[in-house]
Amino acid sequence: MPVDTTTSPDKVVLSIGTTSAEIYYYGATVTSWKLNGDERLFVSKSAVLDGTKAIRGGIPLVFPQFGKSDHTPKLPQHGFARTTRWRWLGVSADTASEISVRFALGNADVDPALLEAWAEAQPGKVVPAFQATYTVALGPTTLKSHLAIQNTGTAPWDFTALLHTYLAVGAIGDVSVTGLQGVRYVDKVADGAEATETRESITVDGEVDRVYVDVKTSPSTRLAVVEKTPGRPTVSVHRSALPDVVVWNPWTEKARAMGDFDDDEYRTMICVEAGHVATPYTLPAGETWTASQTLAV
Ligand code: TA6
Repeated sequence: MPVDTTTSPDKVVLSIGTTSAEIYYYGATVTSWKLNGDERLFVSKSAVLDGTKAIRGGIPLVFPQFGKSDHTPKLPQHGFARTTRWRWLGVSADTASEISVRFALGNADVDPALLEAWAEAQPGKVVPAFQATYTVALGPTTLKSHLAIQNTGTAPWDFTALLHTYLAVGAIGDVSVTGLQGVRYVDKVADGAEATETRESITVDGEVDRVYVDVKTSPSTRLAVVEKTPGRPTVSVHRSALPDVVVWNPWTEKARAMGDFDDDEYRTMICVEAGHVATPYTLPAGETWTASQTLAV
C-alpha cells in the first residue's frame, strides 16, 4: 500500500492508498479524513482557512478552555489552541499501515495577551507554563488524535480540553448517536438544565447542544454515530482520558447565525466531541496529561 506524507506551507496531507488525512498547521486542525475516497469529516463550504478565525469543521482543538468563562473574560471561546499556528515536528511513525505526525505548541507560540487572559483564572494569576504535543495517526480504517500537555512550570494550573469533532453525515434525519443511554447531561439549549439520557439511540430533529458527563463505555455500549443512509458505515469514537462527550447540531437558527456555516449545512453534519470539560483538570507542576480519541469505521 503506497504510504505518503506531503507538506505545504499551510498543511500536511497523509495518505495510505485511497485513505488520507489533512491537517492545517493553524490550530493543528484536521480538516479531512477520507476512507477509500469517502470524506468522513465535515468542513463548512464557508469555513475560513486563512488563519484569521477557527476553522469551521474537521477536528478543532479546544484548549485551555471549553466554552466561555466569567473568570477569563478575555480568553476567546474554546481557548487559543485552535486559533494559533502549531509547530510542525514531522513524521513520528511511518509503516506500511500507519503514518503518524506530530505538532507542538508552547508559551512562546501563543499571543501573550491570551496567556494573560488564561492566567486570570489561575492561583495568583500566574501565567501557566505549558508544552503541548499533538499526534495524528492515520491507519487503514482509523484516525487517532493524541494530546500530551505538560506543565513545564513550578505551580499547578487548571484547564479543560476537547476534540471538537465535526462528522459528515448523509442526512441528519438518518443519524443516531449511541452509547449515551443512562448518562447525565447538561442541556445548553435548556439554559443548562440537567437530565439523564433515556434513549439508546439519540436522534436529532432540532438544535442539540449537550454535555454528557463521565460517559462510560463497554463493548455493548460503544459511542458511535450510526446512519441509516445506505453505504455510510458507522463511525465509532474510542476515548482515553476524555470522559465527557458533547453532542452538537446548530439546526436552522444557529446555522443562519454563523457566517462561516451555510444555512443548510446542519443537515449534513453532527458534532460528537470527546473532552475533559465538565470540571477543570488540575495539572501539577512537571506532570503531563495525555488523552486521545480514535475514530474508527
Ligand atoms: O461544542 C459545542 C459548542 O460549545 C456549541 O455551544 C457551539 O458554540 C459550538 O461549540 C461552536 O462554537 P464556536 O466557537 O466554534 O462557534
